[in-house]
Amino acid sequence: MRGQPRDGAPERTQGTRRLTLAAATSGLATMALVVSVLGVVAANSASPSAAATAKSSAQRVLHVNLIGKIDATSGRPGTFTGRPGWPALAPSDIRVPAGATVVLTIKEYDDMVTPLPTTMMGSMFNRVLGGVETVDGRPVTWVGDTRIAHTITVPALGINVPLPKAPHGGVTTVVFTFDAPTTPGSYTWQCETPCGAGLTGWGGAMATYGWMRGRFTIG
Ligand SMILES: [Cu+2]
Repeated sequence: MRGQPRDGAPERTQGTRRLTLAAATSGLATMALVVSVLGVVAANSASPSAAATAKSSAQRVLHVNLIGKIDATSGRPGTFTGRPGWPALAPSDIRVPAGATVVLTIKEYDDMVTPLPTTMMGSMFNRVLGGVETVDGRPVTWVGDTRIAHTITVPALGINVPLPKAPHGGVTTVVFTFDAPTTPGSYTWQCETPCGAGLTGWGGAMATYGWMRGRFTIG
């Protein structure tokens, strides 16, 4: 049994699909993680001395709050898609300043496990890449297949954020901190767990922009 049914949603069949980070940009299915950008805070690090001022590359810190969920029946009202059984991350489009330190806080309400396709080496999408992650305040470097629900993966930036499922009726809080590139650009993010519809799990939300797939804009 590879997954547990979400509340009110039919159980999905998990398919197998071999993935690499480089290949992740293709064949995306858009699943639903609902994300809302709630706060944008620019913080400045003061330079304590004149000498330090010379290198006042005043690092900006951007806080972005996202919400992951599956339909309109639970979680914070007003932020979800309302498509039963479709997971989403909202907002799906995220913009951060070039060179900023970005703190993503994801409130994940989805209580279903979606294991990654099995490979001889395991899957790199279980691994935290491109930044540091905490789950409910505890540092993690890996989220295994007994817990993983979704990922936020930006192949072009080498970023992978595995998201554990929520406890039934509850929420899991993931904080991922990374340094945005100094060069502006626009990149696709997508979930890499087969959490959508159909035999492969790559249909439905996984195949639709705005659910399990969106845009990361730098600059
Ligand atoms: Cu997903």
